[in-house]
Amino acid sequence: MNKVKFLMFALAATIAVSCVNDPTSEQHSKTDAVIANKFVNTSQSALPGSLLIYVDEESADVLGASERGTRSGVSSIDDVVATIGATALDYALNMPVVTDVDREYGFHRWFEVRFPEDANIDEVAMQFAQLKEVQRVEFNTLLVQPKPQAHVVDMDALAAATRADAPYFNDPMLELQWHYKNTGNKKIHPEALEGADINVEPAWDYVKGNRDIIVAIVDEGVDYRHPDLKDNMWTNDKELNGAEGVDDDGNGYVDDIYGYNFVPGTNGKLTWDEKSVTGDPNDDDVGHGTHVAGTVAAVNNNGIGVAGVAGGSGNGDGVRLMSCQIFSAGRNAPLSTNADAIRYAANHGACILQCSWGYPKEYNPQNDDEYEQQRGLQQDAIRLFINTKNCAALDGGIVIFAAGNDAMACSSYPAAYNEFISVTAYAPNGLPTTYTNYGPGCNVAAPGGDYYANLSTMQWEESGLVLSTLPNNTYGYMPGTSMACPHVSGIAALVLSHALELGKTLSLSQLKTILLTSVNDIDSRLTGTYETILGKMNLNSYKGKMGTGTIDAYRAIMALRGTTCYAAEVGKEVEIDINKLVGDGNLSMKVLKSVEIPADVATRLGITDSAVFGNKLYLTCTKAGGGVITMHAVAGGDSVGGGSTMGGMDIAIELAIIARPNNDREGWL
Ligand SMILES: [Ca+2]
Ligand SMILES: [Ca+2]
Ligand SMILES: [Ca+2]
Repeated sequence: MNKVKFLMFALAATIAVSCVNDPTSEQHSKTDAVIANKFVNTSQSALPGSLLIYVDEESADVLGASERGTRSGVSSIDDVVATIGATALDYALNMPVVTDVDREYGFHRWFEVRFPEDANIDEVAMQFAQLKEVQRVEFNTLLVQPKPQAHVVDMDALAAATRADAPYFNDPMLELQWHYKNTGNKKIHPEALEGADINVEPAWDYVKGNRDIIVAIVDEGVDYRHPDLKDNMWTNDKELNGAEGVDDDGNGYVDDIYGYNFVPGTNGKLTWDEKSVTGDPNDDDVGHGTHVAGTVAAVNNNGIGVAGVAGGSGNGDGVRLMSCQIFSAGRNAPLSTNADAIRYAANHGACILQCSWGYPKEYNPQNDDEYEQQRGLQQDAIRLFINTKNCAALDGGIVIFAAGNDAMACSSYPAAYNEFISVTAYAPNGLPTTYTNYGPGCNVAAPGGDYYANLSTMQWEESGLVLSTLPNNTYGYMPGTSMACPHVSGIAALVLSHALELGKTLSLSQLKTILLTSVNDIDSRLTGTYETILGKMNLNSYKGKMGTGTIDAYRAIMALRGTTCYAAEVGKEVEIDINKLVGDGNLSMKVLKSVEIPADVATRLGITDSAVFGNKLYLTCTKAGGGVITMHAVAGGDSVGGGSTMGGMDIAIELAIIARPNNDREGWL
């Protein structure tokens, strides 16, 4: 399919990247500690001709009441503005009206100054930092988009890779989406490991989505016309039913029907397939946002294309996708417009912030203290998102980031920060991908996919990557922690959808706990070395560093429901002692009467054999998957009481079986 041009992406595996910044980046003079402390960050990777300043309350009032433009009404600031030849001075965020909430978060104190791009930005920053009215100075750092290229897939070429059993929904490409259900099909990947997936199909038995859950896709624009996405797009109905070119709801954004394009220099309209403004084809849009959106909630069971994790059942019941565009045609959003996008998501109903982007390496903080000390505008916007309750099932908003694709032994920031979930990536063989970041800051692993080299054709094969929607009614494969991340966002969306149905409200801490403890083991596979065409990966160095494990949608739903899970090894008879499994192992029950295994669960898990004896259950699963069985037991006595019998009570205990193959790596070394 595709040739060696993807090498650059995969090569990251062979480059050892340090997690410690170059000390030369601490460039500001320490002679004046007060001034130095005002700097939020450094000018590396900063947007030229732009600076963010955070002023004291008094100056904020004067500036807020002034015409702004190029005059602030604060004489010391105006002196600097005149000296540097500033071309614009305004709120850093798009705030036609400053609300009480904006004041609470200090947004009314952040201003952006624009000046000629050839000015020395460090000198300009120093001039502002010397003013007593200016409390913080932030360079408007350009964020980084991990950017794999994608190809439109040729369905005919993939027909041979289809799986034997019937897929859950009628979406024709679902059987190629190994990341949802990995059957170990070697045509998809020569080392595909059955069960190395997010185990979402049994979760769909309980929940498939909910219209009230809105996921903000902070990324490239989402192609909202895509036939496999359009029914799950969030809409701003005043704009949908309003006039073109008019800000119908007065929120400061014209025609923001499905979200908004926050990238400076654009007209605000969402885009997804633009040629790069830099002229470099490597900077063209790749459909990254459309791909990420499809993983969260492509429309399920509509007879076309792919399925999404929380895409519903084909009856208009998927979660909804809001497009907050921060990358466009080679232009990256700086911190200020990125903050604007996050504030928009908080103010328009989103409860999950899906972020497959990060800071450039040279700007990456070294620890959480350093991140917090930055106290930048974007942090305030994320804090607003976290504290905003937009969904009845969650006390706040959850923030999910990709860990980064630099094969670095720590997560990138902001992902690494302890309040955000950082997602690492594994391949169809259940091993870390060659590119994934791992180590401190990484919280959980999800499928990101990896290329494999087909030595007979000398080509890189794509079928082991993540398959999702691409712009203009197409579909394709992409690799990356960017692709792993939306699996976690999708599972979070499923959990919240189900919580709504059950009438439960989770705290943020409870949701994070469910997501990070509903996992399967990866560490037992991480021994020795793994040969890739790019060189050897030392798997030992990933052990215990991919997060808590590989996320499992079914376990997450069971955790929400309070159903005990039991991990069974495929192909091996398991002995389950009910007294040791349920009730913290403190139960005293003598008799397990019977076990009820629904026919579909028996089929799915390939349960051919089961028996009860005393307080023990014996069964054998021959296939990977999940399903709930019910055990009937006698509580008190040896038999159920009634009639002439004095005895116990008949109770039913639900148990979720998660069947996974032995983690032994089957001689791959
Ligand atoms: Ca509007
Ligand atoms: Ca309009
Ligand atoms: Ca579909």
